[in-house]
Amino acid sequence: MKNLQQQRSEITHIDGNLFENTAARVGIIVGRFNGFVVESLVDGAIDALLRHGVQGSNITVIRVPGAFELPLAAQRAAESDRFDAIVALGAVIRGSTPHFDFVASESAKGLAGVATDYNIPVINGVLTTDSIEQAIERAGTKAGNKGSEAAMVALEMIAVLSQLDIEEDEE
Ligand code: INI
Repeated sequence: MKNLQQQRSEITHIDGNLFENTAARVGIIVGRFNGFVVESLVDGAIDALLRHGVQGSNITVIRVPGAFELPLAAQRAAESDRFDAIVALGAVIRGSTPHFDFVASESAKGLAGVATDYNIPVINGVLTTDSIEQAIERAGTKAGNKGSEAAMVALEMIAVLSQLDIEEDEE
């Protein structure tokens, strides 16, 4: 009988590395609403991708009116088979809309549905904040840049899923 340490040594671990991924094809879908914040997220996402070796020619930026429109554009992008991952960026700010909860939750639900329906990572990089100040803090100032975080999550998911594919192919 194998002891616990032996059993532990036989566990398969699959983690996504963040090495250079020059072949990754990434679609960035952007809700233009609150553009002064959102464009900083776009800059952050592009910067993170390029610095991880993603080729500029493999990055496509698609702009739609607002966060509510992100899921449909993500669905079309997923259907097109042109991307290994989709990064959705936007900013829903409570102070500026009476239907904050509706826009924020429809956007999040819709994006999650595209990922599972189309079997592709769809990363939710939509800021949902109570104030413009909080949004600015998360768009490249003191609380980091949610756009670059979302881009890194996309690369990690591409790496994880490609390892699962390899394991399947080997069976
Ligand atoms: N869209 C956003 O991306 N952020 C918001 O804060 C927002 N506000 O405040 O309403 C917003 N509304 C527009 C929405 O996403 C759609 O574009 C619109 O309802 C048309 O379908």
